[in-house]
Amino acid sequence: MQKNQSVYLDIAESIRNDIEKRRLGAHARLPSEPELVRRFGAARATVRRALAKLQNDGLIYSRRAVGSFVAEPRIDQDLDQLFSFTEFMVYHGIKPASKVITAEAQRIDSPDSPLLRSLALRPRAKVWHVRRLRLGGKQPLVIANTWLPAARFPGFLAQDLERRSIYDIMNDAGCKPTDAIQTMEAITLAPQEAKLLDVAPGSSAFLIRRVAYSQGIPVEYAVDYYRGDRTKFRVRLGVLERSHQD
Ligand code: 16G
Repeated sequence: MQKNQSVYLDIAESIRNDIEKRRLGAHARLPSEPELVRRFGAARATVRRALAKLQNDGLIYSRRAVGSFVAEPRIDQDLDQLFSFTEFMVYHGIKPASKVITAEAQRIDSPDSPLLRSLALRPRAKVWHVRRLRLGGKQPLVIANTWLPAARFPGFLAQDLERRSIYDIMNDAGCKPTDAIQTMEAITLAPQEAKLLDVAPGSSAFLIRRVAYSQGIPVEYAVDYYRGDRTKFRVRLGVLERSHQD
């Protein structure tokens, strides 16, 4: 019984392997269901279950009455380096773009606001808030919310925020982030965010919060939604040298 249950996983694994080894490129059409039934000697329901798993994992997408196709590969992001979105895209050879959704000055009243605490600001201090849709190769990838302490970046809103990298603008002000603390959570997207990112409501995403510092001074608070089907994080792990008694 256990063997039968895992047949669909073996089929999914074999197709996944073809995709990862690039034997099937992005948007290539998968063999039809009857072909897969023949190739794997499995029941049609089992093949369908394998395809459903691959679709769920974001490796393929289906077009009704046409077939299944290979999805765009995920973009690897190294977590041991501090990258701006622009640098990260250029590193991968993808053309970055931005659409500004909101750009405004804000005053945060609540002394308990994580934004004020993270940026070490007093209540009612002025911050710049920019909400952008970040695109790579014309495809929406991230909804990015950035807050900066206004006092450190005079005239910030007058910059061309669609064309310029915010980290470049921060660099011009002598406050380019040099390190950051980041948290990541898995979430499902609400209809409004899903629409912006061009995915179905309820699709998965990474919610990333970042506090960036320039030589120890907090200069950015960011809340970003990264599309779950296009993002993969990679981190290098080392063994902790200390003994457990320390
Ligand atoms: C990245 C940062 C974000 C920063 C942005 C600047 C993460 C999780 N977030 O998206 O905090 O505001 O880059 O990008 O990496 P830019 O310089 O291209 O405007």
